[in-house]
Amino acid sequence: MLRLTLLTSLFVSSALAASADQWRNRSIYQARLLTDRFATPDGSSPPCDTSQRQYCGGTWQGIVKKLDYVQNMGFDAVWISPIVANVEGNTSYGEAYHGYWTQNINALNSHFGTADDLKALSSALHGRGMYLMVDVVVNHMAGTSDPPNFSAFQPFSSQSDFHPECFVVNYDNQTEVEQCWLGDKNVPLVDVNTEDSNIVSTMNSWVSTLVSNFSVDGVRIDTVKHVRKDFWPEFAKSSGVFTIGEVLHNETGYVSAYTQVIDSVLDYPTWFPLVAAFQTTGGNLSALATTVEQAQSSYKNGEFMSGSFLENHDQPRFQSLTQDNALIRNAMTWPFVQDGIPIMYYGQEQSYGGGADPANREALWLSGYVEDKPLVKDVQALNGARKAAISANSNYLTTAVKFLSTGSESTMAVSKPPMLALLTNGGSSSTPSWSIPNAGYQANEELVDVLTCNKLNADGNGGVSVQGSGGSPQVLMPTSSLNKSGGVCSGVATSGQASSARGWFGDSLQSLPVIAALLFAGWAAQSSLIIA
Ligand code: ABC
Ligand code: CA
Repeated sequence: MLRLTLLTSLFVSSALAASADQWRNRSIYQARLLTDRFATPDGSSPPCDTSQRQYCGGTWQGIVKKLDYVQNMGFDAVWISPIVANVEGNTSYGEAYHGYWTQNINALNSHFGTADDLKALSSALHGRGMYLMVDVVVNHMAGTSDPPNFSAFQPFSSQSDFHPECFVVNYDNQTEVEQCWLGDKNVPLVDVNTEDSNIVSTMNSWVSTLVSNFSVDGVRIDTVKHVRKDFWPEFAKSSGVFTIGEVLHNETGYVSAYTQVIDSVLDYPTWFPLVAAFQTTGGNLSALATTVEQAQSSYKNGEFMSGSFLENHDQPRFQSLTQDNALIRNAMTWPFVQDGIPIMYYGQEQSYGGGADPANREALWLSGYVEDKPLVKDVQALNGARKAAISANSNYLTTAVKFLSTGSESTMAVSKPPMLALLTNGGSSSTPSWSIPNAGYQANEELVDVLTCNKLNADGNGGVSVQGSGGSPQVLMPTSSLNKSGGVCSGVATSGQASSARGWFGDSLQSLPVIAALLFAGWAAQSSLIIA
């Protein structure tokens, strides 16, 4: 038991102050935003009508109780809603259940729990070898009237702590984007004067304290494009951890500038063509590939650090845009086979289909957290295959995806050795085919589609020729890269090494010390490889 404790605490300390390199091999289950919608502390299932925009009862304690659910899908990081005290009571847009309406940056949102509860979430995650990411808002505080009651804000409580009132109208005018206010006269998002040096140092020490108080491993920064770029490097440095920013814009040229000032961005420029590519049959797959290539060449770290996502709390869920199960499965596969850090918005795995905010913010407890479901199994396989690929190829995380020609406009081949993802937007009634002469495998190499565990062989030149059915995606891996004791297609795996067990904790407590030690060793080895 002592050995277990020692090893665990050694491991836990390595999880603190996680750097960008350490984040790169993570998947994030985006429980963010919806701390209120993810899980209740007592396991109850109260009704939650999204259109009412009210608190529904999810808390940090609730998240702790549902970490098995997250971890069973293969995720090893969780991203939660902003944690600070928000506007209380009703507004024209309901309550602040999403956490983005800051009133006091130095107090917690009591609807989500106490400081001890948040610390308990953090240590529960670390105890599992998982990371905690917290969402932070610097750009604004939220008012409930026009003009706002400045004295209600803490610690910035005078009008001069904010930019003069004007609402952002022209998003092409960068000064206006940075200094005017988001929101509207009903709920003005009162724009903090981030040019003032006292405010800058208060914000920097605030984020530093927040990270250390709650042992946070990474921060998602809200509304990054609404604050001058040269504010961010010091802020990011003060956090001491990995920073990923929201820059809601569809152009890689615009977003890439922000990859110079923080570790990473949410890859919105790729999200737009991703949705367009798969929401209908006949969507443009090559436009998606082109955008990725632009991002690979213009983002500071290529696409490697960017957050790759299909859904989030601001956009209509993908399953509100199409009912075609094959299109859904192909689109869902994308973030896991791309270069970035895969991020999945909670509820996608349960086929939630809410439209625009607030409909896309359903309570997860209403799903029953059922794990025996096709999309949940896809996610398990995809996370598992990605981990196996990382183990099999020590350069996997710095190998840029390439798009190989497939001989058809409705299919695409995404190559990131040893993984080859075959995607299609032909839809459920299509019989897709991929003909890839230069797939890069060994002659006749034995491969498996991790989504079905069906085997196939490369041809004599290492090429791949596949005829699919029902418009399904296929994610190919050599059977030699999968582990017999690993979680993915273990029945056909031919590798005996234990390395792909990394990141997967067994159920048995007895195996914990061994796995913790392996994890720690693997992690350290990998980080140094990446740094080198
Ligand atoms: C509230 C209600 C909603 C109601 C709305 C009017 O007011 O809850 O039901 O519909 C938070 C809450 C929201 C809340 C807002 C405002 O606060 O979550 O529910 O809406 O009170 C971040 C967060 C987001 C958060 C905030 C505020 C910021 O992720 O959850 O919202 O802290 C802008 C910002 C972006 C921000 C987003 C909501 O608004 O840049 O950081 N997200 C264009 C602009 C974007 C702009 C977007 C707004 O419109 O370029 O900058 O985002 O819709 C493409 C174009 C894009 C274009 C999009 C829409 O279309 O290429 O440029 O984006 O084709
Ligand atoms: Ca601003």
